[in-house]
Amino acid sequence: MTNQDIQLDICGDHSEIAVIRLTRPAKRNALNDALVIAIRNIFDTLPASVRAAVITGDGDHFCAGLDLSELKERDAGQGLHHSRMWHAALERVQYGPVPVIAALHGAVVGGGLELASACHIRVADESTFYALPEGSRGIFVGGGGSVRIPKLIGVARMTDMMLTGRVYNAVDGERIGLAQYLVPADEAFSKAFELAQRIAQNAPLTNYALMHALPRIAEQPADQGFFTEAMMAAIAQSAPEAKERVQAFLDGRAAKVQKS
Ligand code: 1HE
Repeated sequence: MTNQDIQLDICGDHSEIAVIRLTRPAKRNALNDALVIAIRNIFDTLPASVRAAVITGDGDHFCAGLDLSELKERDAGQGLHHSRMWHAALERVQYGPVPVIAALHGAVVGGGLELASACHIRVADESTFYALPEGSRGIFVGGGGSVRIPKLIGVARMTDMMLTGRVYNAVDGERIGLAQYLVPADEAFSKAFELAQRIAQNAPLTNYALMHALPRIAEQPADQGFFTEAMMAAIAQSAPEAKERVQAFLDGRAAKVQKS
């Protein structure tokens, strides 16, 4: 099913990078129901060649969050299912087939921040600002924000953002952990793409472990975490690709770690 508000391009010499672009700039890439479902469908059906994805937005803003024009009278049950629809879509972003890098600029607000926080890496340019205006709209986060955002910045900062309408600029956003990278204006996409190319060269099993095992281990009590880590480490190192990569280093054929 096509949706003119989102575009998928498969790039790279080996079709290894998926670029997902929100193309609704007139509405600041606000996410209506169809767009949320389209995001889920894209991650459900990425070509097998894809090893990493970049998500970006057309126009001056990454994403203005939930399309407020669709916020009609819902009873409790309908509201529950609407939120669960967002959860299902963003779950496919976080726990989908490949690491996802969000290239951020302009407004990253409400559901836009929930989408960004489901990604594995956030690259923000200087124009980026972050807010959770749900508080002032009389609603609550419903796209997984209360689970994911405190993991990035802590409960206290998220509470402040929602209670007071506090807006973080790009510099402070990177400082508190909303983004891992801060780049000059208009450079978020190129940096995100460069990172995607780097990630695409990793052993797929290592990327899988980072996406699927690491966040679960981090939630486990230490004793269970150590055990899960050992299982994942054993599986990863038994892969032929791991053995080949280690041998390449021992033979002097692989890059050393360089001081930054
Ligand atoms: C929208 C939306 C939207 C813009 N839903 N239509 N999100 C918010 O509360 C953020 C609301 N948006 C804004 O604060 C501003 O639009 C921005 C700071 C993002 C951008 O400002 P600006 O001056 O560039 O654009 P604008 O003039 O405000 O908006 C341009 C058009 O986009 C305008 O429509 P038009 O027909 O009058 O041209 C706006 O109505 C429209 N627009 N944002 C619908 N969000 C899973 S639960 C998640 C809960 C939430 O995300 S709540 C937070 C919602």
